[in-house]
Amino acid sequence: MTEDYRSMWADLGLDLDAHDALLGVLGKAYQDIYLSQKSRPEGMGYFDFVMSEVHGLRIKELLDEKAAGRKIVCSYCVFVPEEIVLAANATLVGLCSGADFATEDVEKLLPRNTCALIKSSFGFKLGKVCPYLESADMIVGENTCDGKKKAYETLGGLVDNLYVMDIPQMKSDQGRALLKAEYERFKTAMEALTGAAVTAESLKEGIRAVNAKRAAIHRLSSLRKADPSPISGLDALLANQVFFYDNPARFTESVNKICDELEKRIEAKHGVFPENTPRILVSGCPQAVPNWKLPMIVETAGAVIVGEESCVGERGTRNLTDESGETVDDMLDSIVNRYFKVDCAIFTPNPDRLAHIQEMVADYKADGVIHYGLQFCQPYLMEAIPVEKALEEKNIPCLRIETDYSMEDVGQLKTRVEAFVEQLK
Ligand code: BJ8
Repeated sequence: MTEDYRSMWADLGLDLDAHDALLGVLGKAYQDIYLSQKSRPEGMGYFDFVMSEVHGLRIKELLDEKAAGRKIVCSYCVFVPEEIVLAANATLVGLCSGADFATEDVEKLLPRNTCALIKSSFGFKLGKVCPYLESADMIVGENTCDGKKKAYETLGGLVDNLYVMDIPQMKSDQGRALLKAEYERFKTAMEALTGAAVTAESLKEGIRAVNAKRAAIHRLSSLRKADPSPISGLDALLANQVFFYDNPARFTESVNKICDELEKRIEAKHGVFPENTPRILVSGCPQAVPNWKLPMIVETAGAVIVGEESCVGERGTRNLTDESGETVDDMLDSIVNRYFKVDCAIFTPNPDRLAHIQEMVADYKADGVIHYGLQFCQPYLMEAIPVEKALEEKNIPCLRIETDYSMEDVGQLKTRVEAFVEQLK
């Protein structure tokens, strides 16, 4: 960190000792997992810097925005439309929820058999270690899986600025109408929060900014089709994670810059791993910062991850919003059309996800799929079984993994992943 931010953290009400401990663990994990990689693209220096300042400079920027009258909105799901947040002159941050914290306190409020992601979101609040949460003018929850839906009822008692968005469960006309109504309600709530009206002009600008960052990360993803892969799965995942909290314009520029470098690497056949390294697609639950366990295991087991069918990955970023609408209502329809394509496992039935996994296997020339499920995540664990069956029928090897954020199962996972990689070879 380039500056001493302790007084800023204290003003936000963080528990400084607990926060020091968290940053200590994160810093060490980053050093061991990220900085020890070989042959990283130079452009990753930007992401290393962002990570080193994730609770420092970025928070200061957000607090400066607040001082200038802008509002900060935090969310837990890719269904919260950043386009509308930007159009109302606010900034959206996707909260991470990728590490265990204050588990004992969390389990006083949530059943022990709740997924690690939900527990983590509570742990960061109860442990007072998340400067993003404490900077938020509005925290948006969404009725997606049952765990989150019910957990927000409890979270509402811990924070005074929770807004809950309803989300359809079926891709029907009624489901679409519900999403449109909810996005209209959200637009009104955002206007009330910021005092700024969402106009056709501001919404178009919001759509363009978000499309630009999605297009950039998509460009990066596409470059992973090359063999040898010009970037590791760990580094590509990091870029997908930073997507959620960096300044959109700066992020877009930095990702495009690294893409220019990766294109040169591809031309020169310069990869992070040798040609013909087994290529793996990871599919399933989101892997939020600093959940790097699975990619670390895969990429130290002699394989390379070439894509993520995940909300921190292509499920969350692949579709752009039509920019051609001229009225706010036209553009809201385009936004609904775009988000309605997100094939989260909370939808029933959810055939698009399986189709997308197969499409990604073909596009990224993956040799096999690792289905990543967090323990107690019913939507993804339930889908894992038919997904595995369907892939195996097409002779696509699939390894189903069920894990959490602890390091206890690393040895066992390593053994299973190594055996899978051997099978792919
Ligand atoms: S659109 S995937 S970001 S809901 S892992 S909390 S599903 S029990 S995160 Fe998600 Fe939005 Fe869907 Fe994407 Fe529940 Fe499962 Fe936990 Fe999960």
